Amino acid sequence: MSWPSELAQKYRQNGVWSDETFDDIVARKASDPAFADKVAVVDADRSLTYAELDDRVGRLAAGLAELGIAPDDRVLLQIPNSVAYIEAVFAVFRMRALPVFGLPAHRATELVGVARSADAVAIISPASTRGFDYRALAETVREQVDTVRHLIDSDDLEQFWAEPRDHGRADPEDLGFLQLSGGSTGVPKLIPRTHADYLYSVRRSNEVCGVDQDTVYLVVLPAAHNFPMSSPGILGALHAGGTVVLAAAPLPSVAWELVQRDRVTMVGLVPPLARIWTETAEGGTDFDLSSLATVQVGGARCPDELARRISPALGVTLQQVFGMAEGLVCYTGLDDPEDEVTGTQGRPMSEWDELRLVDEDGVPVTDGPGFLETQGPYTIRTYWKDASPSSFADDGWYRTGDVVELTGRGNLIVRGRGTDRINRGGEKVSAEQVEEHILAHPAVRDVIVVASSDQYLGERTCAYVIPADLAEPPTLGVLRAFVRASGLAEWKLPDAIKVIEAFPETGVGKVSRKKLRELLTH
Ligand code: OOB
Repeated sequence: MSWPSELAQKYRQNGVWSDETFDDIVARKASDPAFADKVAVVDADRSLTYAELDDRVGRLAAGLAELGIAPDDRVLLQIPNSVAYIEAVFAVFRMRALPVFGLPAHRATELVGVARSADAVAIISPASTRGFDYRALAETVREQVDTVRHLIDSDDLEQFWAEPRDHGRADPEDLGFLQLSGGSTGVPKLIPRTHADYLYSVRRSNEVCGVDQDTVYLVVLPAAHNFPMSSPGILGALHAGGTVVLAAAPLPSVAWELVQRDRVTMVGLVPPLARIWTETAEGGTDFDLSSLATVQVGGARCPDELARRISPALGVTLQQVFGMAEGLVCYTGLDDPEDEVTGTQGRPMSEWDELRLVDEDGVPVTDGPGFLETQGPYTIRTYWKDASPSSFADDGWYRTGDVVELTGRGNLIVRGRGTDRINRGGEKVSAEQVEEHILAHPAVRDVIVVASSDQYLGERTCAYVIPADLAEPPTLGVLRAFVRASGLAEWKLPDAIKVIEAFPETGVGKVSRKKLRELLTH
């Protein structure tokens, strides 16, 4: 299901949805003499101007088409932050296939699941090993998913080049790519985004965040995440004719080298990284960070105490970002009063965003906190292949699952979540998925995974385990090794275990996750 026709009509008539496509972002700048020779993307090793990027994108797009990849086919990307990532994404856009945004941290469980639900025909990932054999993982996916025909080496894209040609123009209201959800279920749900809906969010983000051609945006989070991709992120900076700098690692020792070298003006961080950056700067640094004007923090709740320290420590304007790959993104304003910037998660970026708060039964509540539901010109109304229909209300609004409060000025304060999704410093963990993997261990009779609070990560995971034999419970090390070997991303391995004889129950005899969470604080 897509937007009801009256809403779509309204978005079109008001110029919210335009005729722009993802391919236009690079193509238009490359054909504009004011931008063609400007640096578009740079990593530790190389840089490309808009004209160079456009040329390489054209060659790779033609090569992908020659392999037999067709418009609307899905191409799964798993590429570390690098110039090659940008080349690959835009090449897939140009030949009108749909990128599917895998993360470098994904392992067989996630990648097979994603490739299968997307019916991916190709995987683009590095063939060389850097601490991890991505090619072996891609081979595993190809063995298990029939549709996958091509493995493309992101370290050597040139071998796939062909003479550039015209691939036709995408319909802006058609799908442009599939994003991955943080997800409260096992395999990530796929999020279908159109050119028109997503590019509206990019243009609007640029306005709210003051992005222009002088912006130098540093990507330290995995580039495929929605936050660094479009809030305003990579797409925002390129759309404005600015420069995107990609860091291979997010720590000050690596990232600040690039801030200094490329005169970075803006960066997006998750709270644990913001804390490391802040504490490192408070301790004093020789790096020249004076170009840095805006630090955005989002993906998980930024503690107020940390939020107050960021600006003074780094000499920047703080912007909080509360968003979701499904759509809605909220920002604090660059000129907002300090208590709003440090104490709220911002307000919806668009006048077309509609919000409501409801209780557990879906009944509207006037003064929060309540569960946030939303609809708008860049918020999806269904997952790919209609997965998880209960994530949408009967009238199509998206149920975020987040518990929020609204301030008098319309800002949101995020209070928590209703579901069993754990937010581990911005990376989302489905309790259910981790439980399933731990349960497969013979020494485990039953397991429940809950969030425990953590000073650095905000939340981390604790597995309550009922052992098969109480006299010989499994250790944390054993279970982590077991889950890792079963092919799950590293951030999902349990951080702690607690051995328990029986789970506490709710009044109606169900396991009480709430009581288990409470046990951790006593
Ligand atoms: C971003 O996107 P996702 O899809 O990885 O995760 C969305 C969820 C939200 O529903 C919320 O539970 C949590 O992440 N979240 C926050 C938050 N930002 C995201 N919770 C509290 N405070 C915040 N500032 O995480 C995402 C997408 C676009 C921009 C920024 C973040």
